[in-house]
Amino acid sequence: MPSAVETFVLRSSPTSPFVRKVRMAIDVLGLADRVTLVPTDTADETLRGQNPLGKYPCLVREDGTAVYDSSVILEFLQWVAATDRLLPNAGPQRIAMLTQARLADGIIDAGALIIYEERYHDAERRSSEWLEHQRGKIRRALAVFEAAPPDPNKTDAVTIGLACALGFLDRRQPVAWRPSSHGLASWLAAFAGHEPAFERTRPPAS
Ligand SMILES: N[C@@H](CCC(=O)N[C@@H](CS)C(=O)NCC(=O)O)C(=O)O
Repeated sequence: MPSAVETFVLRSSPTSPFVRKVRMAIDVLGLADRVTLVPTDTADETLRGQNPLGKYPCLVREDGTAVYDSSVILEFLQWVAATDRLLPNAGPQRIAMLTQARLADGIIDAGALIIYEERYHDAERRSSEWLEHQRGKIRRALAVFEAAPPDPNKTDAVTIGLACALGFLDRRQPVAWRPSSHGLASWLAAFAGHEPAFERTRPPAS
């Protein structure tokens, strides 16, 4: 029997940048008391039953329905919160913001592929071509945001995504982004000053 005010489980990990996006959205939308974070492993069979891709974040509703991936969860959460604070519900601005948000996600995707290549292949089996291919994606995406950054005094799907992507680059260092992206480094500092949810969701040091 669903409760009057629905609650949710977020299958997650405290170090995942995609989970951080969702945790920031939960914080910003004031939904923290309705979402329980449950740590999970990508090899967990329950997670694989909920999301066959075995990826987190995965939000589970009271009736067992799973909502993924992070961008869909953000949309779902803002529907739950009855707002369009993170993303307009329709129109060209929505499409522009979804595209920018995906660009930010793509930085994390490419960074993760670099990290996996380095983790799963010994130095002699690593493809430098593949690594450079991924680094190029990150560099080009950073250049786009450097040339036209979003307003750091706004919290929405784009700024949340970009901040989590830059936080991920800082933490895992798939590329050294700061030397060539001074504007974005300042942008991140300004956004962190504006939006406390960024610090509140900082992953543990380990
Ligand atoms: N596009 C997905 C990406 C989620 C994702 O890749 N999550 C990582 C953790 S940060 C994961 O679960 N990786 C495990 C795997 O790829 O098997 C989203 O936005 O949620």
